[in-house]
Amino acid sequence: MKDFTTYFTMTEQDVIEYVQKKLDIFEQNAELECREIGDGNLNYVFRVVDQNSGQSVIIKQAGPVARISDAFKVSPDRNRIESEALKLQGELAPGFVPKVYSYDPIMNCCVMDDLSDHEIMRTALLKHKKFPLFADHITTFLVNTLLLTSDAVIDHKEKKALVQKFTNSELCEITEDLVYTEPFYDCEQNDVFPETREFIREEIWNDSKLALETAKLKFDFMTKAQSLLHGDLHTGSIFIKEDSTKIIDPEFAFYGPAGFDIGNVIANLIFAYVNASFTIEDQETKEDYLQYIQQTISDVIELFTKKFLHAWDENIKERTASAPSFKEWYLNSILEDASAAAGLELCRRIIGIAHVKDITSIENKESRTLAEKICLTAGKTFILERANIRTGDDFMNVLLQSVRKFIEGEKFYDSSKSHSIRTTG
Ligand code: SR1
Ligand code: MG
Repeated sequence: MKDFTTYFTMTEQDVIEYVQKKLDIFEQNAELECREIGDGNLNYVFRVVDQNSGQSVIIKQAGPVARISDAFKVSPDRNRIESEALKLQGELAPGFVPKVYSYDPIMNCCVMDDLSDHEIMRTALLKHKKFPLFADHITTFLVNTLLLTSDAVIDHKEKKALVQKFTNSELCEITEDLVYTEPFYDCEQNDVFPETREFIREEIWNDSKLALETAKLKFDFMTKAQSLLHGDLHTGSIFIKEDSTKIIDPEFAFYGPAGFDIGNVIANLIFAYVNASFTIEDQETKEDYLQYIQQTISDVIELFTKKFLHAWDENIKERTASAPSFKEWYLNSILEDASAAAGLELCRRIIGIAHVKDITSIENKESRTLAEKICLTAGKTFILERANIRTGDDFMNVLLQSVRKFIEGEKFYDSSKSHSIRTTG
């Protein structure tokens, strides 16, 4: 029997032995069964079930290279970052993250709640399921984790200690490369759908204004230690069911611009919207679903704004932050960064190496090309127009105007034909 005193990547059988030897979770007579269920780009996720009692846990192990490609050599210390981030997020936003039972710094694995009664949100949205509480849940999570870890609220020495604890150089480097750099030039590592290549060359790679703005945004990402971010808040990092939302996988957590997490949520709702536009055949069902996603996008921004302003008044401790209009200035800068982050995510998931199923699962080539052009057009607008995008309607209208450029009115649902993006702050 292995003693787990030296790190190695575990098989399903090793995980059963690990549970028996190292954990005190199951009964003595437990009949353990283990299956690797991970489908992310980086780690191994094992579900261990006691066949006698039905009790189960998840064991997540970080390997020395990313699952998606051996080219990404990433320290398994990301498992520590994830465990500690989950613990802190669980304190700041109770009920919105899985409980972590233990973290093992040798095997680089952690043991946490099994959320099998929930579903990965991306998968659920691709089945056109609705979650009316999502906007409320995610905005509570965002406000609590982003504002309550910032200098506006916590002691500045405590915050700097957190910045150190969550220094996450290798995973930040992945984001710096995959989100901020590679999508914006003809990089070998990009994975471009051939039918979209020319559009990308003209609209993205040949646009010097976009190159300048994405450079500014990359330097913000690397230097603006504002809040403890989740760092990879796409719909594959959310487990959901009708009355519950759990945010998982914060291994990219670090101190960065607060708007980054919000923008990622918005962009991934847009991917679901675009998928539904091209895959739902019945017009009435499609209109109903698109309307639901539009409303959710708008609600995320509006509820975030409302809850943020309220939480600010309740929680700020930094004296200078109570200066007149500072709160509004601070919130505006978060929303501007959210717009930029939405744009970056929309572009990088189309052009870069890490795609999203919402788009790759569109089988018809012509539809997929249109879907990609819509995402890229919206992405570019979110980046270039970020200084003017503030409200739920503003975010929604970037999407609608991009859709309108490529799909005729009667073929998709457009709830706000009269709206346009505001061009002044
Ligand atoms: C090498 S990792 C590729 C992507 O998967 C993760 O979920 C992050 O989104 C990262 O950019
Ligand atoms: Mg992940």
